Amino acid sequence: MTQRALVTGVTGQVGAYLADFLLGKGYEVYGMIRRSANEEFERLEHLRDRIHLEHGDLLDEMSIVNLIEKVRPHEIYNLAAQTFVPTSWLQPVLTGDCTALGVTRFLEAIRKVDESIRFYQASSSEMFGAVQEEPQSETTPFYPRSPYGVAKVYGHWITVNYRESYDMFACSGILFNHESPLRGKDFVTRKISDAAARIKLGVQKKLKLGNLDAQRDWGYAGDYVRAMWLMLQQDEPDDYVIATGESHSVRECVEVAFGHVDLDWNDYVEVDSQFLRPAEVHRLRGDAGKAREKLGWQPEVHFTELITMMVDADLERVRFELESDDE
Ligand code: G4F
Repeated sequence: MTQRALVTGVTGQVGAYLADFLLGKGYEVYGMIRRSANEEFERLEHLRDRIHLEHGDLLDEMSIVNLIEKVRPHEIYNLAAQTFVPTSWLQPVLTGDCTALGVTRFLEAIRKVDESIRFYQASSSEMFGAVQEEPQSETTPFYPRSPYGVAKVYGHWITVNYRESYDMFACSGILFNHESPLRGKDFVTRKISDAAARIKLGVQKKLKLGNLDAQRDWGYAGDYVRAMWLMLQQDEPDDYVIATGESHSVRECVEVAFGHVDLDWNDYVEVDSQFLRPAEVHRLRGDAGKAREKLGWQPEVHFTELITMMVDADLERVRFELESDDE
């Protein structure tokens, strides 16, 4: 029987990789999208004729119930959220409503329609915030440092709670930062790769960043969607940290990106206080030992390869845009 998957946040970076991955596994893929005057499916262009896009909203429980009744998925991957950490200080209530309560709306809708649906919740390393131990694993206590991190802690625990309360197959993947050429340009790795390409090609002069000392455990989004799927194929639902186990600073990211195009980053990068955060997560490094052991998962792409892959993709895209402008 063909498996059906419903993916929220399908228009985002991870949604695009996951949809592609699930199609490759033979799934019928449904993506939930919000109704919007100008719908943008840039990342899904190559998949548009192979996936089904259906309207639904994390803020509207009836729309979720109706969607699940219509699609009757075997698996739901809840990737949708307000995902940009700085915005969560500007819109803390909206962030909580979709990123935290949106999870409960989904779990309630599953209970109402079909409790056998398997549910994946996109939890985040931002939950560790002011880290309580190093490296961080499934048993490390949370100490979130942003309204986004706080909302994700709620989403994580409500997933655990519904699993324990109602015996639902609900898993939480605690994913450390995951990047790719499809990453949004506000996030630091893509902001850097895009700037390195544009500066190299002479269409940008400077790159303004915030905290260069912040350290993250950056992995490749394409590797991480495989882990999500594996979680839902197990006999028992559980929570897993997904990470590379390596931590690098924003400064190292800049060095690799600019070095790859033979530029000295010191000539182009400026620190601008508008990009500093009210509270920072200084250093994250994950321990994915449980995922390695139980899911047989491990990352294939590591830091330098990831950043250079992103710079190469941006070089190609910017060159193409410049050539198109000339025509
Ligand atoms: O790229 P970032 O904005 O990612 P952040 O805040 O770690 O969160 C991302 O990863 C989480 C874990 O998977 C997700 F849950 C979340 O949704 C999101 O995808 O910032 C990374 C670091 C921060 O410490 C930030 O202060 O880079 C530092 N940084 C320095 N300059 C900057 C900048 N971040 C951004 N976005 N822009 C800058 O100019």
